[in-house]
Amino acid sequence: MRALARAITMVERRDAEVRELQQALRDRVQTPYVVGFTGAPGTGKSTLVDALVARLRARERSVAVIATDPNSPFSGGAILGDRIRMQRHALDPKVFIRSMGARGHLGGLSLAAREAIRLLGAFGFDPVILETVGVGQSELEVAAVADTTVVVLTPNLGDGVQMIKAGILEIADIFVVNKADLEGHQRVASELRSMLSLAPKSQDKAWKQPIIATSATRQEGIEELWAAIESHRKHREAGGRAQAHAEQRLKDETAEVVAELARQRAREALADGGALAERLREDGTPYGVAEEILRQLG
Ligand SMILES: Nc1nc2c(ncn2[C@@H]2O[C@H](COP(=O)(O)OP(=O)(O)OP(=O)(O)O)[C@@H](O)[C@H]2O)c(=O)[nH]1
Ligand SMILES: [Mg+2]
Repeated sequence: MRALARAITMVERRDAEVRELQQALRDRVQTPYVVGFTGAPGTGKSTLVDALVARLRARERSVAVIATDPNSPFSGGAILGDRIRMQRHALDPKVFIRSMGARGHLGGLSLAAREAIRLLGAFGFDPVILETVGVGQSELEVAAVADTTVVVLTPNLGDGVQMIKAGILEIADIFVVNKADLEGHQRVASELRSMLSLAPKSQDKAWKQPIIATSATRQEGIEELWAAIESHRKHREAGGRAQAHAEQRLKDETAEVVAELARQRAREALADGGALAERLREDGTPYGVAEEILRQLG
């Protein structure tokens, strides 16, 4: 656990040794199944994940949870602790829980999360659950990393499903309407159902997004949720879809690594006192200098 925690810290710091570590672990890596949870603040994502972890542990699965907070520059666990309602698993060696801050992170959340997932796989954790608050671009980043994306909604949606943020319907593989114990639950679920039946939103045309009702605090609907996740996994694995996704993901990740390396080199090239910093001051616009940096990179 300590080695893993340290390795993930190296990933977060973009420590150059990470590359060696990843290379050394290459043969041990069993890519874990990644389930992403996203949704507005307070919809009950952490409570749901906690219930799911308990369910997986009852079946002897080793499970890791990465909770990200796109608004927080902090990471490491303690500071985000109150966002993660999973303290009861804190002493279980088969449960690894970690929070990661995303702001100010070169390459964004997804690059660090992907590397962390690979490390978790090498240490035998499967599945890995990602929890992120659906603000900004974070839910799109989670969907890019997760094999199955669960979007969590609640009855207190104001004007009903009209309030659902644009773009979030498309990334969902599974909808959860949590807080089924509260008033208005049926209405949100049925509005969502009719909206999806009029205009199916799934990017994968062959997959019909299920809507699962849960009450995380009462531990209700958790079995159904896991069954839906399993059935999405089987769907993806059928017909080689998972393989194609994995290849696409590696391409995306490579493009991000290129962008990040280039960004680092650009910052070095633009260091104060250098010729390019001087020219940039004269130009007053970025393009000429940017092209010069790309030429030097080439
Ligand atoms: N009534 C009811 N309350 C719930 C349910 N699930 C979660 N809550 C409550 O909703 C509040 C927020 O729960 P969290 O699990 O922290 O929600 P979250 O989505 O992880 O919140 P952020 O990480 O801050 O975005 C807590 O007070 C929970 O006890 C539920 O099924 N029913
Ligand atoms: Mg939470």
